[in-house]
Amino acid sequence: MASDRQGAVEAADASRPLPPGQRHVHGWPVSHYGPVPRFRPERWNLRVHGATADGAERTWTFDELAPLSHVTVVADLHCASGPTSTDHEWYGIPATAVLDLVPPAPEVTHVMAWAEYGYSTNLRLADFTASQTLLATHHNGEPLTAEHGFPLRLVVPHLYGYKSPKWLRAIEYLTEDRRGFWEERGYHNIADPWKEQRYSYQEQDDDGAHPPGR
Ligand SMILES: Nc1nc2c(c(=O)[nH]1)N[C@H]1C(S)=C(S)[C@@H](COP(=O)(O)O)O[C@H]1N2
Ligand SMILES: [Mo]
Repeated sequence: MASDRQGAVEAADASRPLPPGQRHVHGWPVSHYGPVPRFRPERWNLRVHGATADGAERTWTFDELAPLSHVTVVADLHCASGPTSTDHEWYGIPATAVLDLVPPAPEVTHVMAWAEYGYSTNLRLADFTASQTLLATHHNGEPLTAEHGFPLRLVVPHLYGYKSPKWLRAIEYLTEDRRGFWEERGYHNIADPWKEQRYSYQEQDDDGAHPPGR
């Protein structure tokens, strides 16, 4: 079993190149700001709010998410500080399902993903609706562990890790871009690892939502 997994990781290393400036790390390090929240099912919900088509917000308890459609996505996870952990098999609700269930107003251009303790990250609508973006409940066939985001984590595999918030609690529809937690603290607004968009000083005029003073 362990050797099978090892073989799978090596195959993935060989077939998927790393983005520029990234280094492969073995295993799956834990990296985030602040404490790991405890899951209290009776107090937990997922909320979609902001500029919805009908102006109403919608919430689900954790159990209410189970009947929604699910997908599996295999991808690497690229931290903007350099390490890439490879071959994660995520399972969860495709982000497009959220858009189908709660249609956004026509003016919506971005979303803010909100996590426990006020962590947030902003995404262009096209990055949120990308086919590989999902609200993950499971990793490699097991429920997420607490330190990797249990019970629910947004995973946006084609962007740096700070765009994949653990302990997801809400999606806010935005009619104009607004910077999230790391985006306000010097990290790139778009975060495409293949373009090495790590820091806000690298932003071009069309990357939007400029930090204060620019
Ligand atoms: N809620 C929350 N989610 C977060 C973070 C955080 O600080 N808080 N850090 C992000 C960053 S910078 C990275 S690289 C990944 C790391 O995920 P991992 O610990 O599962 O490897 O989580 C992301 N999601
Ligand atoms: Mo990161």
